[in-house]
Amino acid sequence: MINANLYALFQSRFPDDLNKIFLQQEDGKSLSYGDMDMLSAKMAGLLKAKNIVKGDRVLVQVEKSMEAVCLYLACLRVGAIYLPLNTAYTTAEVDYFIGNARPSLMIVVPDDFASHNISSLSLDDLTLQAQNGKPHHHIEEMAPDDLAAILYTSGTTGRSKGAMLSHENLSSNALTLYDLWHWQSDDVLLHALPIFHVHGLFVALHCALLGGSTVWFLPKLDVDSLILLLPKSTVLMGVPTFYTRLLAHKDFTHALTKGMRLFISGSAPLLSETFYQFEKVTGQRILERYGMTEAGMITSNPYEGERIAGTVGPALPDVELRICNEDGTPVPIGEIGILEYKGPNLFQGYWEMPEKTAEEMRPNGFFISGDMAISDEEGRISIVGRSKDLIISGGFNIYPKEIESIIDLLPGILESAVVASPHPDMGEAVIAIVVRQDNTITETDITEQLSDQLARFKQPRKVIFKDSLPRNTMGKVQKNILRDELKKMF
Ligand code: MLC
Ligand code: AMP
Repeated sequence: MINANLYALFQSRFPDDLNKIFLQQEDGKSLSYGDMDMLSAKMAGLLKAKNIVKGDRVLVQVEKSMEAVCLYLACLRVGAIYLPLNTAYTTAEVDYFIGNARPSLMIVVPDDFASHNISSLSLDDLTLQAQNGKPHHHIEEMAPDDLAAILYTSGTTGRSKGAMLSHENLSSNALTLYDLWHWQSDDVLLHALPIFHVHGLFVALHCALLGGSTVWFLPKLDVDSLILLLPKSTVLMGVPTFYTRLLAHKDFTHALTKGMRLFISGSAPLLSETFYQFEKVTGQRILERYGMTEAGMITSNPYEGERIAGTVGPALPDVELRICNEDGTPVPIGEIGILEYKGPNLFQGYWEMPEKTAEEMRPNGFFISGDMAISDEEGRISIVGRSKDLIISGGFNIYPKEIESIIDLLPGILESAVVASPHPDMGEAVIAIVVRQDNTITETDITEQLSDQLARFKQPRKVIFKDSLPRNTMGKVQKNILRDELKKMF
């Protein structure tokens, strides 16, 4: 049997010269392929010493760093399930993930989670201990369906669900993108995305690892740094905010991008306006693709064919797509429906929530994405809306239900509705419409009470008080009316 371990695939494609740089930072610090293989082997040794075995969850909430990438790879090596969390999550939010996933080890700020009685250490301590220990070079034997990672994604109705991704889910998607985007070993990837989500962790890093290529590894988006590094890079992957911020920068010119081969955008809709402005400045068309935590990438505009504004391209070669009614019947070409798909990239279900998994799967294996889409005759997809109640701000998903349920429990509040208003930088911004019982309650009272319960990016940018919420005859809040009212206000 061939070992399906994703790390074995990466290792089989390492560059001949292991001194080739894998990750490099602006401050001059770098990690070669050989260094990365050794540090991840030493971290694997430490995981082994801590009795981490295949299938154990390792929960990780750490700042972006080269060591964090090695920790991810070490988990793959020993067959542990990597569980990365947004660094913006509050302790209260992380408590939920710990309870749900029951990790065997946590790489976090240990004092924040001492009450859980789970072995935990900081990334600095882990790195130090690993470096002083013995490397574990053996790569655990994995079957294609064995889990590599769990990424939490919120639900429209309840708490977050852990999307279980197997080694094959990740490797099949990475190999497809590598071919589709004509990845080259001498590519230099400009990486400024966070590494706790599909986009920065899997799509970006996996392509680089399959190519044995070099990555400019930035701690976060800093447009001044992008401007400096664009002439030394060939590929950039970002959410639309990356491109609007680049365009707004006074030093962003055609000359800077002459050596760039590919600009990729995804995780949120790229406005046609941004697409055309970018083409005007650089002469290059951004390649927009569409994806989800549950499946990685699903569609992509072509590398060689025409990239069209407002479309996310056809299904990836190994993905089957259809656009359906609520009941799962395909709609005629040119009509709007809900996008459904299946393929080797589709996840293994939600962690310990078979009923939630069943709700989103058709009996014939198609996954119901919750995105509204339309297809043209050539199979090119445009995402035109969402059937799920979801806000995407700067590429982060925010579920209104989660915020509403917290606001509704605050003293003196009757009810609330959370909606998006268009935002020039983040695409969408969170706005809370609140009905209060006690008229002395202010916007600050509400935002202060949310601050230790919700990550900052989920907190409403504005609270608007109303006497009541508009409801239809079924009693359902009419968020479209609220959104229209907001458009007139801002
Ligand atoms: C930061 N802030 C945000 C925010 N990011 N607010 C709303 N939405 C966001 N996305 C807030 C901070 O809390 C802070 O608030 C202030 O903005 C400045 O923080 P910052 O860290 O300096 O922000 P900045 O660096 O400007 O970050 C913006 C960003 C970043 C867009 C560059 O959020 C980002 O890198 N997003 C990418 C997300 C991503 O990787 N998504 C992929 C998901 S995978 P204050 O008020 O305290 O100052 C997926 C599948 C697929 O969707 O298809 O890819
Ligand atoms: P996540 O759950 O964080 O993986 O986010 C997945 C969601 O992001 C999808 O269901 C879409 O709603 C949205 N998304 C991703 N890429 C695009 C895109 N190119 N255009 C529009 N929406 C996108």
